[in-house]
Amino acid sequence: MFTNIDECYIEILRLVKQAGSIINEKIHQHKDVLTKSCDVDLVTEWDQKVEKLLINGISSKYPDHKFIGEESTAMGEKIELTNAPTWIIDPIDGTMNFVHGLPHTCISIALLINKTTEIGIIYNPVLEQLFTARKGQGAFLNGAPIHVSDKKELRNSLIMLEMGTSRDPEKLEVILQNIRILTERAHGLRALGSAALNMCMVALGGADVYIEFGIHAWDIAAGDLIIREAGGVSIDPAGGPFDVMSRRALCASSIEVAQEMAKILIQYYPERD
Ligand code: LIP
Repeated sequence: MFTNIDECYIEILRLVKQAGSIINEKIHQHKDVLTKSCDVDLVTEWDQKVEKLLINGISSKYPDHKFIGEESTAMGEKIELTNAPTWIIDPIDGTMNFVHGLPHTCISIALLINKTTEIGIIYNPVLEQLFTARKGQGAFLNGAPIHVSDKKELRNSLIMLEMGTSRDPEKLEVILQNIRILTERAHGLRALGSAALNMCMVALGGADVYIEFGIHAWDIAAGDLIIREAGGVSIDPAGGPFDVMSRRALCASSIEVAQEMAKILIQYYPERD
């Protein structure tokens, strides 16, 4: 089955802009908030509406395309990554920020064909930041090319990390131990509250590493392509190959700094997507 990726790209950009205007309109308004896996794993009606808009829009043009969406999964849909054209969607990444009105929140969407990422788009409509990448064609912020930094050593790297949306004591302990290890060895640690936007900071060279355990495919699929197209690397945090379904990600400006970090991290293995 032939997929016209140029056409998909134009179509998804149109839909993402449309969805972005919902986030922009609602971010500073009152929202009813529900919880999912725990008290800090939030969802609003707007997460669900944005995901619906994207899925309905794509389906009406490409009825045989498949989806892995954060909110459809939360409502019981099975996660299945096959060789079919599959859109992996986080309608609002950084939902906690969206709820509070902190402007680091975005739509993250990737198109995979034969399990290879062809398109990655991360759009923060509040700050008007549109990060885009197509396989083999580079990465861009609002149409201008972006590139990772030249950092090759941990001691002068700025690291993006997150506590995540689980308060499982075992995972918390691992994160806190890693924060201590990295605080002692790196330049600094930062957290934007959105996995996708953290990855974009590495892609544009403002930060040098992003690490997280417990994220899902929809948090990292688009960011992985954007980072690689910006000249960086994505690997498993223990040093092996990156696996979008593993719920583990380590992305960096260079393989040297990624591997240096993989050697010193305490590891955590969540259940796979
Ligand atoms: C969240 C992230 C957050 C990360 C969590 C979670 P949500 O996504 O972006 O930065 O730490 O693991 O995935 O729930 O806001 O879409």
